[in-house]
Amino acid sequence: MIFNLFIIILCLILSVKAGVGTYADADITGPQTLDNATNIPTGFYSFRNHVTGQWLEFISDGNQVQPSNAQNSTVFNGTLWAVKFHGYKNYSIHHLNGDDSSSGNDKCISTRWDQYIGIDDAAVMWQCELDNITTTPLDFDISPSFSGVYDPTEGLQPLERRSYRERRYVNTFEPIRPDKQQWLFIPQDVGATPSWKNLTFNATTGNNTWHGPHIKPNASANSNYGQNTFYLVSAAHLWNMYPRCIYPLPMNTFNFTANNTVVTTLEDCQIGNETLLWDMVLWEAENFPLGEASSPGPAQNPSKKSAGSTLTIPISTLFCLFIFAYACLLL
Ligand SMILES: *[C@@H]1O[C@H](CO)[C@@H](O)[C@H](O)[C@H]1NC(C)=O
Ligand SMILES: *[C@@H]1O[C@H](CO)[C@@H](O)[C@H](O)[C@H]1NC(C)=O
Ligand SMILES: *[C@@H]1O[C@H](CO)[C@@H](O)[C@H](O)[C@H]1NC(C)=O
Ligand SMILES: *[C@@H]1O[C@H](CO)[C@@H](O)[C@H](O)[C@H]1NC(C)=O
Ligand SMILES: *[C@@H]1O[C@H](CO)[C@@H](O)[C@H](O)[C@H]1NC(C)=O
Ligand SMILES: *[C@@H]1O[C@H](CO)[C@@H](O)[C@H](O)[C@H]1NC(C)=O
Ligand SMILES: *[C@@H]1O[C@H](CO)[C@@H](O)[C@H](O)[C@H]1NC(C)=O
Ligand SMILES: *[C@@H]1O[C@H](CO)[C@@H](O)[C@H](O)[C@H]1NC(C)=O
Ligand SMILES: *[C@@H]1O[C@H](CO)[C@@H](O)[C@H](O)[C@H]1NC(C)=O
Ligand SMILES: *[C@@H]1O[C@H](CO)[C@@H](O)[C@H](O)[C@H]1NC(C)=O
Ligand SMILES: *[C@@H]1O[C@H](CO)[C@@H](O)[C@H](O)[C@H]1NC(C)=O
Ligand SMILES: CC(=O)N[C@H]1CO[C@H](CO)[C@@H](O)[C@@H]1O
Repeated sequence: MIFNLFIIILCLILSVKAGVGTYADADITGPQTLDNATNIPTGFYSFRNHVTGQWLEFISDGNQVQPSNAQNSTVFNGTLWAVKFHGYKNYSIHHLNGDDSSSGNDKCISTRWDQYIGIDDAAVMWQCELDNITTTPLDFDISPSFSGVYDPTEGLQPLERRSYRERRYVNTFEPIRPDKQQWLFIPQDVGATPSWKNLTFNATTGNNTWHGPHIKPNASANSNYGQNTFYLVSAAHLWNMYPRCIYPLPMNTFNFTANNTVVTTLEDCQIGNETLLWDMVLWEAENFPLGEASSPGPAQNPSKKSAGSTLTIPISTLFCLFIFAYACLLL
């Protein structure tokens, strides 16, 4: 009997430990993250890492998102992203795929769940399930002399599938929780209200208000609505895990992304760590139709299905059940 009790307690401890990424103080960091985040205008932005100078780049081939080579890259179609609003301080970040980035399917930067380590491990491209009816092609060419893509990762290539017998995620596009496609922007100076040239955003209407003429985007003339610096925080798992931020490190090792395309790492958000900061230039402000809001609620199960993940029972739980059954037999 006492042995059984011991096993039960052991099992409870192991089961709690099995939810690796859950964070006991998420009820503090969750609301803090929302408090710290701010509203920004909607429109077309580029994202450049504040420290490394790498640009967040979309590569249509394989639908990859990665920090580009700092040295040579610049703002062009592949580094321009449509940022759309979903209520409160929540936004989605879109790019159309296809060769000229002006047509094709709407892809959104999404949060990937790694079931092995039990955390959100990367920012990946996934079909947009928010505002996915209205696609918003670029209506300007900011880098007319440039075509193609930059070699983004200095040698890091998508890993090819070695054999079709290998277990790989099958790209079936199952719906994912909307908060995995939503992002929050915490300004470098937490609490400050970032300002943009002759432009404000009204979170009640979800629209921009121009206080002057519309600015024509021009990279060589540095003509834009201004630049502000933010932490890019995933809105996923804010209520039970430590907040995760986009970190400028490409990654191509994961078993459940089709053909292991290159993705961008997420790290624990740390206010003050400048490598987690991104300089965002607003090249064109635009009012987009207001998108769906997510209502994931405070309690989320971290082992829920997500882009590229499957549901598994932690091994420790199976082990416990087994030991428990065995102990019962002994009595
Ligand atoms: C929110 O901002 C405050 C003030 O800078 C900081 O101390 C705190 O760590 C931040 N919390 C989160 C979760 O971002
Ligand atoms: C970057 O530019 C330099 C100088 O123009 C060139 O030598 C180098 O090959 C370029 N690197 C890449 C990755 O394009
Ligand atoms: C970039 O996008 C613009 C606007 O859609 C398009 O006119 C142009 O051809 C694109 N450039 C490249 C190199 O794909
Ligand atoms: C839009 O998202 C919904 C909900 O996930 C999905 O069922 C639908 O297929 C998506 N539509 C497009 C055009 O991607
Ligand atoms: C935002 O829009 C609402 C509705 O039109 C309006 O009542 C409010 O004054 C606006 N807020 C600002 C800051 O302009
Ligand atoms: C926001 O702007 C769009 C286009 O400019 C307009 O159609 C829409 O009615 C506006 N929404 C609100 C709530 O003002
Ligand atoms: C962008 O600015 C440059 C330099 O001021 C100018 O030569 C060029 O014509 C401008 N391009 C467009 C499309 O207006
Ligand atoms: C990928 O799978 C192999 C075994 O098939 C495993 O050893 C490795 O740790 C996995 N890698 C990741 C990143 O999950
Ligand atoms: C993965 O690679 C195979 C073989 O190269 C290719 O046929 C398939 O289209 C690729 N899948 C994706 C989603 O890129
Ligand atoms: C910033 O964050 C990265 C990723 O977590 C970490 O490797 C690095 O040491 C941090 N830098 C500082 C100064 O804390
Ligand atoms: C914004 O994201 C947070 C965190 O996921 C979520 O709790 C909240 O409901 C979202 N708000 C809206 C309006 O989507
Ligand atoms: C109409 C208007 O508000 N224009 C302003 C745009 O921004 C410049 C520079 O900040 C101001 O000088 C203008 O007055």
